[in-house]
Amino acid sequence: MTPVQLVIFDLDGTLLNTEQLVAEVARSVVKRHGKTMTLEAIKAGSGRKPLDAWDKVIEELGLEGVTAQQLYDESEPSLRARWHEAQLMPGAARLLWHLHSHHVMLALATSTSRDTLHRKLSGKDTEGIKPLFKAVNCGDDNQHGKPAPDCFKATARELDVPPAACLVFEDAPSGVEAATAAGMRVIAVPSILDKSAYPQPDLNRHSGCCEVLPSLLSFVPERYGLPAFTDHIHGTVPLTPPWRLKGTVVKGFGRGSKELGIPTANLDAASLQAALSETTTGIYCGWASIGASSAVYQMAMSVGWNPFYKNEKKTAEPWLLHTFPEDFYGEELRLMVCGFIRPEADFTTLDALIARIHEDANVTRAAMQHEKYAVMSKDAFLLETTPQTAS
Ligand code: ADP
Ligand code: RBF
Ligand code: MG
Repeated sequence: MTPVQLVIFDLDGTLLNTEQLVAEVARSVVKRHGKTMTLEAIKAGSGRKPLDAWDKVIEELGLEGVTAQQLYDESEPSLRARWHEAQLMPGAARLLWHLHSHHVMLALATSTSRDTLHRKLSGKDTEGIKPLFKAVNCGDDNQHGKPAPDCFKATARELDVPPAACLVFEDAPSGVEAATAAGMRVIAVPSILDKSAYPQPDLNRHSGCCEVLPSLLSFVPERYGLPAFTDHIHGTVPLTPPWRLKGTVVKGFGRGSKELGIPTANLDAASLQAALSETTTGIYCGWASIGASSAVYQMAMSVGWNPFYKNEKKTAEPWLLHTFPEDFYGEELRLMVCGFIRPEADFTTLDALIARIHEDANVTRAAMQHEKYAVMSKDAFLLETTPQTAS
């Protein structure tokens, strides 16, 4: 296999989480037309081109007397004004800085126009990654967009690297197709939950899809002859910054305690939607506090679709590693998510799932003692109860 000399990144959905911002703007546009955005409508539109997405939203919400083009035109100014708010995807900064510090060449190949790109990379956290790219290829640089290979080919040519020595990160099926057509190896980090939209991965390929990863946090550079990460804490990947999540404890599927002997406190859907992107799934460790109490507990949390149960709804459910005298439904739950343990997995037996969750708890107990995680238990976020407002 040719050693990797250049790593090329797609932007939206791969390095940058623009999805939440788009959903927020869409929500306010829909509201002006007298409708309330639903999770179903957001889902129906996600991963599509803007006009197609608006068509789906119109259909899903039964919006009348307005076209997709009109809604798009209404959303455009707000998006322009807010692109700088877009956050980096989980593990993006870590990966970029790691490769950069080991002198691996980095480039960006995005369908976004140069003007919009600068807006998207002008945020507090995103500005810093700009100088890391030796080449930046934008939508307006090529005649044919993805799935045509033009943007990837041009980037490799500009930096004088043969396609076989390039590794591409892409979230969209059309981007995976483009990189494959350019003769490059590509890692898919899907933004579309339908796995069948991506080619069957094979690590031994000289070009095409080598892996489909749940997030950049699961990337193992050694598999491509790149330098290994050295920041693991008891096998977990520290999240920098940690995620601060807050919500109300609601009823879950009612099987945690009963079927697994492992109670998990489910967070309400609205808080989840606001805090986590569609692609943020996995098993994490961190700290938790409840209601008016300032006591802080270790927690192992599952975020995602529970492949074992094939859930229709995404959940975030922490198991607090403490025995409580009673339930705490309806209470505020504050979570400080510090480390990534592993991706969600499917299991052939219930016992295997249970054993794995207990292993996650053991990893959590060991990792949370590490100085880097221990200090986070004193974070003000965990100690401050949100004042109740009369409704
Ligand atoms: P559900 O399906 O409704 O989430 P579970 O069987 O998973 O039900 O139990 C979760 C509930 O149990 C939580 O909402 C909380 O009120 C309570 N609970 C008690 N001890 C714990 C614990 N250690 N971790 C999480 N939740 C707990
Ligand atoms: N469910 C899965 O389907 N796959 C997993 O890999 C998985 N890992 C978990 C890890 C932890 C630490 C916890 C607390 C739960 C996990 N679950 C997983 C979720 C489990 O299926 C869920 O808690 C029950 O379905 C109860 O809702
Ligand atoms: Mg539960």
